[in-house]
Amino acid sequence: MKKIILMGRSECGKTSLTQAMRGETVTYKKTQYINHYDVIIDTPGEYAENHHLARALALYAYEADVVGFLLSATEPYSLYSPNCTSMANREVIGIVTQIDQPNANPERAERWLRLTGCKTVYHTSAKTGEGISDILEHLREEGDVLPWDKNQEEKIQKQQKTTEKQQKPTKTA
Ligand SMILES: Nc1nc2c(ncn2[C@@H]2O[C@H](COP(=O)(O)OP(=O)(O)OP(=O)(O)O)[C@@H](O)[C@H]2O)c(=O)[nH]1
Ligand SMILES: [Mg+2]
Repeated sequence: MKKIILMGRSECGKTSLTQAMRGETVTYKKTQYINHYDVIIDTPGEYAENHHLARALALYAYEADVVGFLLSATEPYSLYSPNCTSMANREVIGIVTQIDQPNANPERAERWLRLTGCKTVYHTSAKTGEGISDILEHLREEGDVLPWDKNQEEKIQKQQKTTEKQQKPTKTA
């Protein structure tokens, strides 16, 4: 898995997203996914709340393969400057959080994230789990097995067994 660093202002949901991403992996495929614990870097919201963001971003991005800019769907404004993704020499993806909230406006948050230069933007909810798998898929590297691969494998095996049973000629006396 590629390593991601999550950035965004306080309370936007970085820690909750981290927990949701880890929770999913732990629940479904404990042993194989222990490394997920090493692929998410959670940062304090303060980084994004002062003008040192650019420096912090540039510095901490070295620790990761992908930078995630988080923006809550409930935010009435954005702290990100236009085109600030250019400060990182890593891929930067946008993550709209808390889309389950009653006052959420994910489209507006996405527009702000696109203004920063994010080419890819995911809509997520740490509460319902929506969009979490999309981020994990984004971080997938060759050879990585994700929980739904196993489910898919089991489904295909079941289907094959059913088809085999149906195709077997029934014995006549
Ligand atoms: N309904 C809902 N609430 C969320 C979601 N994500 C986070 N929250 C809530 O928002 C609040 C802040 O979430 P955190 O994950 O602690 O935010 P953070 O970005 O880590 O904040 P700092 O550590 O202060 O920078 C908490 O009360 C969470 O329960 C979400 O997807 N849905
Ligand atoms: Mg936090």
